[in-house]
Amino acid sequence: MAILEILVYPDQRLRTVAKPVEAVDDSIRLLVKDMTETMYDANGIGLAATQVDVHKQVIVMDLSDERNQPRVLINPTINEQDGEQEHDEGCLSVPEYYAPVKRAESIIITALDEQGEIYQLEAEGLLAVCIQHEMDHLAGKVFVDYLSRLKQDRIKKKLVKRARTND
Ligand code: GNR
Ligand code: NI
Repeated sequence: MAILEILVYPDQRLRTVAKPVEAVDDSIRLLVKDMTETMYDANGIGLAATQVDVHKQVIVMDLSDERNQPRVLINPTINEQDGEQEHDEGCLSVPEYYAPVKRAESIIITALDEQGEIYQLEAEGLLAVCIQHEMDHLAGKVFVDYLSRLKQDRIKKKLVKRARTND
């Protein structure tokens, strides 16, 4: 069991662009296991490796109510996207803030699973939102980047202040 530390915005390490995984080996499977435990411990529906300061293209997700349907996306790419939806988003790296973000309504992605097998997934609704949110993390982006500069500055100030008083 390992619960990993989650980086908090505006930590600059969240801006690192993740590299593709070259081989899905035991070290990647251990990372997936630790990330999944960290996601469950933090009550999140997804977690990108970037958020635990590992800059590899690895994502874990679980949108089930029972928290028993973990999903793994390694080296994900979006092949098709269609439509638009707006959903309130939150982020484990931006604790206690929620704001609406516009995303594609449906996407088709290709990714590797934890055995290194390629698979395709058609997603819509919240699943599509979550995948796009996590793929942004791998590209060094955070959902607050889509908000106004004023809102970004307010969120930054509060989280920096909170980090200082928690030291
Ligand atoms: O737990 C999470 N909930 C969530 C809600 C709406 C849109 C996206 C998300 S992802 C987030 C976990 C997280 O920060 N993943 O990077
Ligand atoms: Ni996030």
